[in-house]
Amino acid sequence: RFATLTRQPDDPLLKIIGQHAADPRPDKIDLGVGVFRDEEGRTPVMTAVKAAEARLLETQASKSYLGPEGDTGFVQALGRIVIGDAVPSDRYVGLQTPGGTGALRLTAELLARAGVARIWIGSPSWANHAPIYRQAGVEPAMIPCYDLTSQTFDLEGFLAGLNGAAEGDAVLLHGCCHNPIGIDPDAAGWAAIAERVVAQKLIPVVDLAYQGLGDGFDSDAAGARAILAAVPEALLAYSCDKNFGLYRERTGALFAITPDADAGAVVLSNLLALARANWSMPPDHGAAIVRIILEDETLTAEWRDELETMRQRLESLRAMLAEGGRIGTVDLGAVAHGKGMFATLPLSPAQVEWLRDRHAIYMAGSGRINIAGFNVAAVGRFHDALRDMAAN
Ligand code: PLP
Ligand code: TYF
Repeated sequence: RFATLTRQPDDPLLKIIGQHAADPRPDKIDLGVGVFRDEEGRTPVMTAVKAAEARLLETQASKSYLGPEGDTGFVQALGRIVIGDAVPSDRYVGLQTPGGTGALRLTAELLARAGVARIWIGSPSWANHAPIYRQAGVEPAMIPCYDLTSQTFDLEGFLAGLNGAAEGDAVLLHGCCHNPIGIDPDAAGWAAIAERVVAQKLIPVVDLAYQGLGDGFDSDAAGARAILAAVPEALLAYSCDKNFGLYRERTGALFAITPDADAGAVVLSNLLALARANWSMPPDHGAAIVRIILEDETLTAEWRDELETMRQRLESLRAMLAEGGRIGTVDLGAVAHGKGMFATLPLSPAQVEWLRDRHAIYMAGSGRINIAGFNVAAVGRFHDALRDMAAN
């Protein structure tokens, strides 16, 4: 039977990791996969995470099973800081998931089970979004709404695209630090989207994977909170993998907003059934670390400080990149308006390849760059490489 299968393409982003590693040029620059890096190019374990791990090692008395809901202390503590008082606690339920990806997968399966046929997604989006929904039987409907040359989000275009949506369709929204563009709606934009979602009775699915890396921890949740507060039903897929630096520990959660507690209990029972049939129970380590941090004021403050330092590094790198101004077809000045880890530059695949071959600069074929892949020297090299390309 396996002979009936056809070869599938590798993940182009993960492939860049290998290509970059094999390049012997000492001043090579890796702007590929979206992980935070410090000025030395390292992705360190956060100090609050190290401290929480030490405490976990000391105090953990058992590794016996927890259950498909995972660590409920983690889910509650996370719900408090992410959802805040946007929705009363009896109007939402949550469970731990293997990363934000696991949470997204459950949103797709829950929507399919509830008879939702379509999810509207602003395009371009994270490369995994459309396949996750398609594989679960929810058809992704893409709405082109980003302009790469001006680095802007076209709110009118997005709302016009939603005109095609039917009552009960879902709509996917990046909570902050849009991947791959880095441009989010402003407060008025979020209000307009919330109004539209209510008017058309759509189900919002908010993907929040970079809280704290944009404008600040609470401001980064403002859009998500405005949406959740406006509707009777919504889903929030959350990742702790970037803002706690936990990546391979696969730490995330899914929250469902429901009209009341009775509806919440039914939704949670469905999510738990879906989780059991997918992974039975989520991996524990990352969630236990986050719980220990969030239940301890000192560790929370230490984590928030370090996250803020990471956020400021991204902001200052954006400002440095923007100083390059317009080079050829690329207006780097616009990169300063973006948030978080990513920007997508208007570069053709051939130009991306040229930058790699000629200047050892590695980025996604789409022209997406990971801002955290730069340091002061690399920004200068990048400006020079773009000038070289414009001159050739
Ligand atoms: N959503 C977006 C927009 C992402 O960029 C990522 C990146 O990994 C995820 C979700 C998934 O997060 P996780 O690594 O926790 O599965
Ligand atoms: O977009 C990124 O770079 C991150 C990390 O299959 C990532 O979201 C990349 C590829 C992938 C899973 C995660």
